[in-house]
Amino acid sequence: MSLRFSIDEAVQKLLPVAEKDKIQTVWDRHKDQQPQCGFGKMGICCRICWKGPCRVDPFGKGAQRGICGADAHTIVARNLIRGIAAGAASHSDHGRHIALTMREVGKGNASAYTIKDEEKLKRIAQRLGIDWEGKSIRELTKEVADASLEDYSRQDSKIPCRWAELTMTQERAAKLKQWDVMPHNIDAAVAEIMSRTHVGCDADPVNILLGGVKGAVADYTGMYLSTELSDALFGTPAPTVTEANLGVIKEDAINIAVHGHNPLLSEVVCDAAAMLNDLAKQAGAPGGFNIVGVCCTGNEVMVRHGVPLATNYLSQEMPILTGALEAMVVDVQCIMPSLGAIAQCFHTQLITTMSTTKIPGATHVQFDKENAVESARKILELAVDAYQRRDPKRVNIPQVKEKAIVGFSAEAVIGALSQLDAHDPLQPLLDNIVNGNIQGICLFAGCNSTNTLQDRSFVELAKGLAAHNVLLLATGCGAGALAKHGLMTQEATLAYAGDGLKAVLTAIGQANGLNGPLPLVLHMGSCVDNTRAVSVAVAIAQKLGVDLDRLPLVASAPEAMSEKAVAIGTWAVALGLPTHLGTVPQVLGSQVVTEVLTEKIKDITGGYFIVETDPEEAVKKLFAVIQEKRAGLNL
Ligand code: XCC
Repeated sequence: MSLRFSIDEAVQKLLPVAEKDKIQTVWDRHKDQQPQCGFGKMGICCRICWKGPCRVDPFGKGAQRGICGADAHTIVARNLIRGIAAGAASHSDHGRHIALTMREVGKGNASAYTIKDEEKLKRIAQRLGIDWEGKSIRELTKEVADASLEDYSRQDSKIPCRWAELTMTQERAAKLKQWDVMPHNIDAAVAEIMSRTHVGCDADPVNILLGGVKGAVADYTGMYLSTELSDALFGTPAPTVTEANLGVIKEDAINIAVHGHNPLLSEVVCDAAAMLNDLAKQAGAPGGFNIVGVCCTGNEVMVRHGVPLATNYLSQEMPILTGALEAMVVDVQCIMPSLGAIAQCFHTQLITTMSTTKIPGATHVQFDKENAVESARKILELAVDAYQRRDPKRVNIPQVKEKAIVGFSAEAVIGALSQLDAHDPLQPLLDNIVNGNIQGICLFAGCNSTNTLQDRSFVELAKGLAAHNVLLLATGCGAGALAKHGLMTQEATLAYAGDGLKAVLTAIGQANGLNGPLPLVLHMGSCVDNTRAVSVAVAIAQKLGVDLDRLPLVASAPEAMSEKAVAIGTWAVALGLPTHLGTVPQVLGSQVVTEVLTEKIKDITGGYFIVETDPEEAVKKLFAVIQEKRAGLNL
């Protein structure tokens, strides 16, 4: 029965436990919601003012306009870009927290943090045009943080956000400016979307969508700086071997899951758990503390420290159902409110840590950069306390896990390539793209959704594209899916890569002293880390002297779900990437909006959305796009 919901074997093993204990999971609630509202699905329900709600009849028989006169196109476009604003706000708020913490580090405060990668800090400074010679690391830290925070506060609309303008090709930046979609201030772009979609403002669907593109580029800006500053603070990911899926939860340990997105607390929790491991042993757990990850906080600590990943978004309730999870520590975003109720069915402490994300049923341990260490300690104590209440009879850990080689930051990719050509590391990659060993590159991103069979599309698309010699990168819950299913291993390369791709990954692996190839899919990090893939793509484009839309490069979010995914997908299109969605976006109520997103925007940015729910068809379509791009480069 559970195969209908997820191809994850660990989930399949635990769903009957939930059923027996009458614990509702995300899939039960999905069923309870059927049939879902057709107007909502098509994006033609408007709740923007209190004259409404209004809805437009998609069959042309009933009302064709809302009470204010907005038609389906205006309503769909407004709904869509409000989602982009929420996505951009989420990512950039994450970035703001990192930048503010960094500024405190620069001032000599926030003693829980230091700059772990000074070289990265210098590279960032250089990119932002900050002279670092003769400055102390602290001075430089503050200057970099201040310059980044300017992207949240600049009022001169003629000066673009630096983190946007300086990280893309010049041609792309010029194009975005020409269309007036280059933001000067992340917060202003979000606010502008909210204001232009207020009742009685922008009614032109195309103009509204361009406002959405600007919001999406603001999202890109916040994500980019978030990733880069996090690397300076916590270290730049390098390849490391770890494991993924629920089998990483240990019966003999005090298990703590870190879940959400922001690494500020989870980094300190990991450090504190290592330092205070004796606390756990004294409490009777010979395995000590065992930190595992969920969603993107999980990805953050996985790529930086090799912390194993318990699971991804859709199955986030499952770690609690193992009966062996003492604490689930959450920060922000993608945390199901259901966790509070499920934790109460077990001994698990659900611990919220941010003032903006509190959940009924949770214990709140306020986290601030000034008290990070004390908060982490308190969390460990709560976990120790919960461990005393663990019921051994309810422990049910599915012995399902896969090895995963993760941590492929842009620096790690370039570093690995430099073993083939120290002077020009990108050249071997380009040579292999030109000679066809590598046909193109696909970035897997995005979430899980109950509208698809969990993880299936990621796995099928990855296998299908790899067989066509497409180099695969992944982030977010897509990366989680691919790690859980064993596709971040050398064995997967040998089993699924086409001959050309296999030869290239093997040559790089061997040059780096690996006994075999690189893994089939390169895990670049959490959702904010999608910008790592952009930095590799920009380097390739610059070397070839073309803009991003000319590259044989595609993105795919086969289970897109969150507003952040809408924002990411939109900036990917703005940067020129054909971007696949495997879930149907809530825009079909407007032919104008649908056509702009899937066709017409191509004339402006070169990118566009490809909607295809069947993974086999999606492989064909993405590979056809890659072939078209190759032909455009005379390859
Ligand atoms: Fe959330 Fe990042 Fe989506 Fe996963 S992938 S469901 S946004 S956790 Ni970003």
